[in-house]
Amino acid sequence: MQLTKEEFKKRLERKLDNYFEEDVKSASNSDLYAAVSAIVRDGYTPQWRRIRIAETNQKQKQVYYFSIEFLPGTLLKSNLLNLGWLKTVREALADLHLDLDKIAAAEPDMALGNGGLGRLAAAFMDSLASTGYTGNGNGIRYKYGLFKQKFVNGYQKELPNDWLKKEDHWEVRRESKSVLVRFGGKVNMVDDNGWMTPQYEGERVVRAVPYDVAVVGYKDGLTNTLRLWDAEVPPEEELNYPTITDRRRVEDLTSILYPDDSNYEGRLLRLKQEYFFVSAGLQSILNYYTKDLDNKDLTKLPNYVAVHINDTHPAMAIAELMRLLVDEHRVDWDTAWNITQKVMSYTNHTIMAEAMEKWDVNMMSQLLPRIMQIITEIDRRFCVGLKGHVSDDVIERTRIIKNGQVQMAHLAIIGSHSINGVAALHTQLLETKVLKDFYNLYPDRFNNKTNGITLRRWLQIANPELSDLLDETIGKNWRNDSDEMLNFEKYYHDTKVLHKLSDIKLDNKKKLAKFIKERTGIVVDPTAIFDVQVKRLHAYKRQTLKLLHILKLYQDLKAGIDHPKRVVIFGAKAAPSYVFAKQVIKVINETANMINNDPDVNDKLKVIFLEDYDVSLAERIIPAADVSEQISTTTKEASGTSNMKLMANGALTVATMDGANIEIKDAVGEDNIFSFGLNKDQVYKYYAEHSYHPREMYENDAVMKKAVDALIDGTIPNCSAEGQALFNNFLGDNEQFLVLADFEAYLRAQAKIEQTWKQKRLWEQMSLVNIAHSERFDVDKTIERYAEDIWHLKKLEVEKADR
Ligand code: B1H
Repeated sequence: MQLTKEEFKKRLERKLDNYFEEDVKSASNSDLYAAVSAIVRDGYTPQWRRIRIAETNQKQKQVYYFSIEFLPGTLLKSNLLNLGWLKTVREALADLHLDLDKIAAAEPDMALGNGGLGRLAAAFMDSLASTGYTGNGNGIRYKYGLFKQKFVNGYQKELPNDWLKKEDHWEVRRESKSVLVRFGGKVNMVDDNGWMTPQYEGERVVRAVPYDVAVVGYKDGLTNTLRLWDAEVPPEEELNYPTITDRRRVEDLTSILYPDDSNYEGRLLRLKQEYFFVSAGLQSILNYYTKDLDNKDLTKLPNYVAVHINDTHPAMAIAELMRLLVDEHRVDWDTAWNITQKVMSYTNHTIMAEAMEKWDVNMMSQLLPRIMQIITEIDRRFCVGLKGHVSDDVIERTRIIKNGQVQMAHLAIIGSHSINGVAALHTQLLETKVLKDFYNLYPDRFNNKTNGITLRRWLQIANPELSDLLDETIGKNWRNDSDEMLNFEKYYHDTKVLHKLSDIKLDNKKKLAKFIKERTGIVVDPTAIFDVQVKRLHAYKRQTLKLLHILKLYQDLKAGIDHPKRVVIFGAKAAPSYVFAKQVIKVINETANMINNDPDVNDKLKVIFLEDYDVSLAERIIPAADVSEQISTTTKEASGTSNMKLMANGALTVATMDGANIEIKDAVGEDNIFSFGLNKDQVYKYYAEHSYHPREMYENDAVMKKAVDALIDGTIPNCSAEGQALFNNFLGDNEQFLVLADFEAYLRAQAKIEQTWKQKRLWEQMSLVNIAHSERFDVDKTIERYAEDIWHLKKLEVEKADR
């Protein structure tokens, strides 16, 4: 049923009255948010239920996406959009002198992820529902999401993100679907009627309670489920948890999200979290399969169930499924292994060595004795199976247990039928470098699936003005079929459209300028180049290279060398324990302070580091960007996804040929991107030959020397220790990220940006080409490829949504 404005107003009045004894005049934004979200819930709940029934009746294969992170951001506007209600509700509220954006701002971000990996998982959820596949998320309901970032004297401070404080309006606790998860104790194998069965002794039992969040598909899509698990003391086990400390230890299991991105810490609690959500998820899948679907034959499981392992964090799913099949369902090992491999698939998200999970065998044996036995047996059979077929060296390099550690990536690869990277270059590097031995063993398992983004959120929600311009030019159907965005290129020579495009950008920049003023007190000129780098802070992403460029611009301006006006905007959180990243934040903040307060610079350059970058802040910054900084050391950024969001919003990319930047260049053509820097062969040559000597570069390049020296010669106040740390890092022969090697090329790319900026029409034309070709990165296309090549799903047949 299509909602009318009048009907919405009626429902709103009723909800406000019921919930708060308020009316639209007296209600606060957070009351209004509660009321509007309740109306939205009423809108999708009937279909959510019907879909679950249809799933059970049709017995279609489903995918379960296991991920330790999901980063949906806020849900009100995206649920409204997907229900087809956004415009109606916005207008109805405006009739009542209310502003949807202000009401929506009362919703806390659901920040159960760090960065790209978690955001991708959330995008996949939205896309599965929107494209009509039954796909379920399986993750953890963290009590505290990713920390809130504050700057104090230029230093990053972390505060807890208590997002559940006011209760989450989207989740439904499903106590009846609770399961038990066991930790610790001893395990003895005993013969039970000829079946070796584990007997546990002294283990701790934790109750996993699911909270389901509806994932509302776009328009005629499905309503799927994101299931997040919380840990509780089982009611029947209360006597085993007599003290508050005992209870707290259970609650702690799901209390915090580890704040590391492209990195891992081998902590016991993290291992517990991983097993907890994996075990709970698989138990609930098998309950559904054996009870709801009433299926006794587990060999058919792969016809009904695909489990996807998002990075190695859920890789224990392979051992846990083996445990459930062999121990609980008494399937013989070989059959169980066959089932497991057919069910499981794995995505690798990084080649960074420090992100490769390795768990200590002793730690795992103590926490998960039966799982460790099973992994040991998988490893033994793997080695035996290869013996005599490949060299012992290859077996040693590829086996799961080595030097007292469990290599989680090896477990994931050996136990899965599909292994994919997240951009063409990344997959190629997996095949030829990082996972070469495995590629030689199982070439057919490897495939590429380039990441994608939720264009709906990044255009229709974040940039409604640009969306309207697309409607006016190419018609509205791009909202259903992103291929049609390519038609926008036909307006390349249309002066009116180009002007409109630049008006929209200017408007978005004015809004951001206003926000910057409110947040920081700093006034920025909306006609300046808005130069944006938003992503986690990491050495390989090279916010440092941007910093050196800023210092060079500053020195030029001080010396009377002119440049077009520029506002550099950063958003980035550093992992709390990542010392170098935090030093970079401090130096950038002090540099910003110096430049923003220097009258000589005379507003030619501003540097804004916005606190607490999250999905909501991204929605403000990205539509206002002119330049998209994608400057990681080539080979290091697996894909990147902010590159895609910024492109879709008409920013021009300055890029190393890394990750998905290469595919962006393929899509828009060389003339519509500013590419620069070392290629992958040059990078690997430096590594192989140990031939990187940055000090020579620094001594021989006066411009570089001057910019780098600014870090230590007292130019930047209040950060001499941090400046020195960066200086030492840049000049060390073992500096892996080759910052100085790319410096000169980067300056040339930036000079080209300045020249292009002066040719306004050309800039707008390039921007238009980027918008048109962003269709290539529509996550729905990515999901279609996963569904077809990896999960082998068919679409669920449901009556068209009568929401
Ligand atoms: C990505 C991570 C990651 N790669 C470990 N790896 C983590 C690794 O908590 N941990 O232990 C958390 C995150 N995240 C990112 O994934 C890549 O760096 C991006 O290039 C990529 O676009 C994104 C999605 O594939």
